[in-house]
Amino acid sequence: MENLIITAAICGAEVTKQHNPNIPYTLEELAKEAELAYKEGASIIHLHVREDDGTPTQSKERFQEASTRIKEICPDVIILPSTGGAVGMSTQERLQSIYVKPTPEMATLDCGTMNFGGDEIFENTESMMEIFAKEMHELGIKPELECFDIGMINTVLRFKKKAIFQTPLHFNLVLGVRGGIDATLENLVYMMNSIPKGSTFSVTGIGQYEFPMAAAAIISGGHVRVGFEDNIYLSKGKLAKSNAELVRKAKRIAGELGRNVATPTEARQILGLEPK
Ligand code: KMH
Ligand code: ZN
Repeated sequence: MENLIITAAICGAEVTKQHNPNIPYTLEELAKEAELAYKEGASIIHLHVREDDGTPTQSKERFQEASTRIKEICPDVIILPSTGGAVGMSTQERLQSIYVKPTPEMATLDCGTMNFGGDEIFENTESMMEIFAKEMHELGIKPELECFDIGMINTVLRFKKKAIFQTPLHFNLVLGVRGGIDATLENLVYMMNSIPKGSTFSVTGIGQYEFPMAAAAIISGGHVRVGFEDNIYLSKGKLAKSNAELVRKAKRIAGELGRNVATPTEARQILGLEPK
């Protein structure tokens, strides 16, 4: 099996310091969290940015500052910015994260609209997805196809037929999101069996499901995503002090199950990215 790519999703757009005081907001906090996660073994940093007060933003300038700082400290890390942003942001607003320099190697592309509770809709129409896919293709950015449910994989397969997505595809199979597919082993196997042969995939379990889903991914030849964006606990009732703690736990589980952690260079080979 290929070595394990660990992605650290270091802050996301929803969790706050009230949930866990260690959630990074400022550029200094973000850079520190990225550095510690990278040194622990994460070869990809999935990046959202916040204003200093924690407000989520897709500001190009903020993404530029954060990316520049992270690259200064971890020159070979893969930065994977979010185009998901936060609920209610426009397509153009969400796209700002990919216009930083150097152009990101990867970025998220969310593959369907979701109910996030109440009147909250995380909007990803097919037209929006086509805009994201076209922009990323033109910039040479490899999309990480975020699928929270099986229907989103079906949309990707339809888009692949229309050659909107270039193969080999890379997926992030996300289980346990409110309104998405439940985080069970059966559902993960169903999703893994539904993606095209030759695809690579990472697995994200939300909250308490982060490490059970990570363990399943590790033994299935997939890759894992951990981090505060999706889970703030190191174990039941114990808040994680840093993203690095979550990366360390994923690395330990992988080691016990016989998988070594990929370096950023190996991650680029596995994902078909240009060597750096
Ligand atoms: N928070 C994840 C469940 C994105 O950033 O584009 C979804 C995510 C999507 O990470
Ligand atoms: Zn995200």
